[in-house]
Amino acid sequence: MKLSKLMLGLSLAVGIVATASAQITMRNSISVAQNSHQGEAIDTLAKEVERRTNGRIKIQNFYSGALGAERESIESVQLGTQELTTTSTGPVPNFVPETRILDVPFLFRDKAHARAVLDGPIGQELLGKFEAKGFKALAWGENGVRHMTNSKRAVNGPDDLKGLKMRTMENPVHVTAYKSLGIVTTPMAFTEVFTALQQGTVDGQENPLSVIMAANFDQVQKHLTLTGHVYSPAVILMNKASFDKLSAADKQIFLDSAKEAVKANRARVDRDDANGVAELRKKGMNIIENVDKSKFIATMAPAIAEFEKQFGKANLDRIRNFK
Ligand code: EAX
Repeated sequence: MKLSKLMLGLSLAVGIVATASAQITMRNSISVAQNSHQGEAIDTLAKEVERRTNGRIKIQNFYSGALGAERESIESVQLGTQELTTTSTGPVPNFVPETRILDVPFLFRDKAHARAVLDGPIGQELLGKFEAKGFKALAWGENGVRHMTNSKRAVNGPDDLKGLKMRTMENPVHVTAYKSLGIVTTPMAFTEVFTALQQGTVDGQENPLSVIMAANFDQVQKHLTLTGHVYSPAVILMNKASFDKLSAADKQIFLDSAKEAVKANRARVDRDDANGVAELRKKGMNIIENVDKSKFIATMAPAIAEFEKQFGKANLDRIRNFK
């Protein structure tokens, strides 16, 4: 009797200590609002990790650049002051140059093609390149297919872009590509874009419908053209040491939960793409849905030739022809 009480007491105490010491809280962040395709990704990741570890591991999420813009958040993850961040590929090539190839304009036929490449051997090889730089890249998610907006004029073809001052991501591939269209490029962190558009520091920007809606760019941009000029991936990054510290079972939980996060993220992009034009029109945007993409491709030919030289035509063809 006495002994069993003692044992019960002991096991309770041990249980409490074990629970308390095993409780880990990590941080994840995005630069866009919670109510977005990226919010879906990190909310799903947090929910799945917490559920699958019975609450042992919690992830606290920060939205709208509350912990810093994408570049700073990636740096924090590299240093380990933040465990996780989820980001577009905007500033990523500055850390992992091999990822530049994914941001070549008109590389993917559509989202299905891009998703197949990212989920297949090419995408997995690229995720592996993050390891040497201090990251565990858990999965490719999606930012969406990018379109152009501006406050000056309707864009029907590449000629209308000439001289427009547009904010671009801090991504060298984007800068080269848009310069070849005659755009005056202004690279800038996403967290500064709304104000820059509002104050007229730049005339326009380009982003997927998901981002345009989540950031309320309709309030500061009149014209939207569905140029679909580039597919924009996102990536869920973790500090490598934080990942390596996990048990094998917990590592698997993170990888599996990241897959669920990507599913929710892509489903939201699809919903945004389906509803976006009607919604943004209702909010007053002037939207041109059909443009001759071959004209944009022809105008960008010198930039595309440059990318073929930089990244290797065979490597680009491997992506273009992936089935
Ligand atoms: O990650 O910087 C950008 O335009 C990105 O598309 C946006 O921050 C979403």
